[in-house]
This record gives sequence, structure tokens and C-alpha cells, in this order.
Amino acid sequence: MDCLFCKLVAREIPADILYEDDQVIAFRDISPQAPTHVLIIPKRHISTLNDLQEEDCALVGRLQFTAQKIAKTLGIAEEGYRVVMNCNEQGGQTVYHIHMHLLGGRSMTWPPG
Ligand code: IU
Repeated sequence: MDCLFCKLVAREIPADILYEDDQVIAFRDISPQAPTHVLIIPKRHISTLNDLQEEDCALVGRLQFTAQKIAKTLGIAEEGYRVVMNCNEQGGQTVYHIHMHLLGGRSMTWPPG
């Protein structure tokens, strides 16, 4: 499968990896939109949020919990942060392997663009 994030999981392309376990991996976004911008992804390929199955509920929870752990490790948890998952074209998804954005280190605006 020609998936950028699957290649990253397989170490076929480099990344600044901050966390990894048997199910998820987290790395710094190559084009950061905030002082802290980390992507947390499942190692298993899932193209979009629309492809999630009920048995993936724990995996999605692990993405969220990993974001919390990284936020604490990087020292942005107390000030606050945002997590975002984009789905399909109008949601702003550009890489079709689900990922959670963890953004922090500045004040966020609402509504998002
Ligand atoms: P999106 O939600 O699918 O738009 O987010 C994809 C993100 O992947 C985006 O923030 C890119 O900067 C990021 N990214 C990356 O970190 N490394 C890459 O090689 C590529 C995209 I292509």
C-alpha cells in the first residue's frame, strides 16, 4: 500500500518520533502549525474516520490518551492544547491514514478555519 504514514511506521521514511508502543506511534508534524504540533497515529492502516469499526474504539482511546501523555511530557498540558482529527476533503484531511493532531504552545482560536 502506498501510504506515507505506513512507510513512516515501517521506518522507510524518517520522522522525529516522540512515542511508540505496539499499537500507536507519535511524531512531530513536518509542517508545524503551532510551537508544539505532534501527530499520533495507529500503526495499523485505517484510511479515514469513516472506516472505524466498533472494535477500534479502544485504539482511538489510545490515540487520545497518548496525546495526553505527550502533552504532559512536553509541558503543555496545564496551559492547554487542542486535538484535531480531520476526515475527508471538506474536513481538511490530506494524508489518508487516520491521525490525531496535538497542537499547543500558543492560544488557539475558535471556530477553526
Ligand atoms: P491532515 O489532517 O491530513 O491534513 O494532516 C496531515 C498532516 O501530515 C499535516 O499536518 C502535514 O504537515 C503532516 N505531514 C507530515 O508530518 N509529514 C509528511 O511527510 C507529510 C505530511 I506529506
